[in-house]
Amino acid sequence: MTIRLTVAQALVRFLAVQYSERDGERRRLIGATWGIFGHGNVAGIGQALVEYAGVMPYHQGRNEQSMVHAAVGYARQSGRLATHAVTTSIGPGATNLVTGAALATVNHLPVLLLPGDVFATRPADPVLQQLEVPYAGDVSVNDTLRPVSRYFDRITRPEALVPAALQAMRVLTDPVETGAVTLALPQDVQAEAYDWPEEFFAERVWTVRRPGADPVELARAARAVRVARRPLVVAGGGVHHSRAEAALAAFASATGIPVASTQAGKGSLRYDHPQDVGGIGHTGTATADELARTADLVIGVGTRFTDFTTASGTLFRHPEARFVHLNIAPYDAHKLAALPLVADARTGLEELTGALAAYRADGAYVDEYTRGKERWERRVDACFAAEPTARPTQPQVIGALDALVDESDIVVNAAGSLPGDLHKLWRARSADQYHLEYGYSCMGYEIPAALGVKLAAPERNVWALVGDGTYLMMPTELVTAVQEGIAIKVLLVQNHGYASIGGLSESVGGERFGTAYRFRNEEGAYSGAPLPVDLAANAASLGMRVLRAGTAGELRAALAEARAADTPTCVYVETETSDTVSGAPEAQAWWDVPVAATATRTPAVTAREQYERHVSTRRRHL
Ligand SMILES: Cc1ncc(C[n+]2csc(CCOP(=O)(O)OP(=O)(O)O)c2C)c(N)n1
Ligand SMILES: [Mg+2]
Repeated sequence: MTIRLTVAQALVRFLAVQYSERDGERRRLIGATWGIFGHGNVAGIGQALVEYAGVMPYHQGRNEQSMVHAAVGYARQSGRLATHAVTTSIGPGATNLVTGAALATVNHLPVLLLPGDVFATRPADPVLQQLEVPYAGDVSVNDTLRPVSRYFDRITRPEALVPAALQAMRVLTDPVETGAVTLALPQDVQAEAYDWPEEFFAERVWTVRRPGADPVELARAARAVRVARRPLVVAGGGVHHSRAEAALAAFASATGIPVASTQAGKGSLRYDHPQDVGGIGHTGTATADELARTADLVIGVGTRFTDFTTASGTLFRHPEARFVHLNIAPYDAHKLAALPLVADARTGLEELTGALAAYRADGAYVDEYTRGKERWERRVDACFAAEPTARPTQPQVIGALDALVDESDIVVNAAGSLPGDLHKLWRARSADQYHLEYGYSCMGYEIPAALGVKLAAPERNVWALVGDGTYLMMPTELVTAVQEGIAIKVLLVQNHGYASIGGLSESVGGERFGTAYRFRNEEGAYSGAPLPVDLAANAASLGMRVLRAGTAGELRAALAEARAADTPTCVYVETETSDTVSGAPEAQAWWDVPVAATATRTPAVTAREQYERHVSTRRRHL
């Protein structure tokens, strides 16, 4: 039996019956399709979505990049068992996907991209918005999606959809490979009819596997732990992706080994778990970073060991520091010349806990980090303490939210100075509360991602924490929240520019050049008055309910009101940034941002001297 449908209809119908399964939990793999229509998809995929509106939910987005962010937020909140598809027109609609695709792939989060593409049959060359490449007739702008996709195919004939669609599902549900998957759809092919085998539309279940460890690797890893005197776990995003938080807690409780976490891994243990020592690396806690400096064995679990985590290769200073790395991706498991333990995080942790029966970390070591943890908690309390009638600092803004939320709230953030402050200060009360996209640290992720998170967890309070720079880059999906009644809460922090990059610029001899949103002064520098820009009014103009807070006391009240609201609500607060107030604890470890090797201006010359001192402490772990 065959069924006659267009390529677009066949694809939509196929996507509606794909399922993922892990631990007996079955989820619909493609929960919905986001789309913005142009001539490249309106008659093909657009027609198919209206034809199959009953089986494929549709969300109207405002920007192709932000639609991908929404899909990514949904995928992460769904434990990678479900995601969304994103359909675009050709040309600019398609290339707007590139940033979102890179973000998905960097963070190992599945998303299905369906850009329209130029005519396969080339009846009229070039079609509107086609880029012509004189040396290559088969290149279109969609080829920019190849390096940022984990699977890419261009469906130039109808029947090619069958193998391509199956491969796309394989990659989306593969715990090692997953990321952005792109099926480029020439606009003529989308509308072409074909007789499809009926079985193509049968329900299909894609099992997300949990491979166990190789016995030799497991024995070697267990031996390394047994002989270590100062072992430290570095928990990364893989702990969450594998839903291995309980297995990690059991491992930590059984062994007494402290657990530090990366941005993606934070929340792997609750903040008050005795073995949780907080964030590690450039934005880490004093406790975790001191343990890292003196660790003789670092046990990575599901991390990529980025420069933020390793303090650009300067953090792990013990002369005999060694690494064991439990990771499902061999590529990551071998980093830092680690003893690889290639396995699913949950399975591997269970196996390692078993192999370490009766092992217990040294009592003096446990006392040492327990005291360090208590000291850090007191520093957090001091940062959060606020005078109710004064304008709050950014840590006090975080503290006001911390005082309000419970386990069910989710905070979403990605870029600016908030990620560092949150990594140091936030008290993660549940495994999925801390949603920080720091693999790509993409300004503009927060608002659309919060939409995706809320779609995956409609009962939860979802907070997008947004700096003014980030807000200006991508406030567009607020309109979608309003249109669909998706009651996200936006906490908008106004500090008149890029506080994060301004501070970084100053420390690397850049003199804060181009990082403030201010008028030019007489010399032409942006150090005049702040701009008369009202972002609260802007959010209100997009349909948001907006609560303005001028003081720490007003902020608490506004946050509580927003939390109780069942409509999309924005809390707007201007933070105190003068030099006389204390902000978050300073960085406990370095980050390598190369400084000018020669310059005429003193700040750069001084910064270079410091830079060379830091560089000299870098280690290559072999
Ligand atoms: C899309 C994108 N462009 C540039 C950057 C580099 N960058 C990182 S933080 C930042 C400034 C963020 O400003 P804001 O949101 O106001 O936060 P603040 O630094 O003031 O806390 C910039 C430009 C980025 N991360 N993402
Ligand atoms: Mg700012």
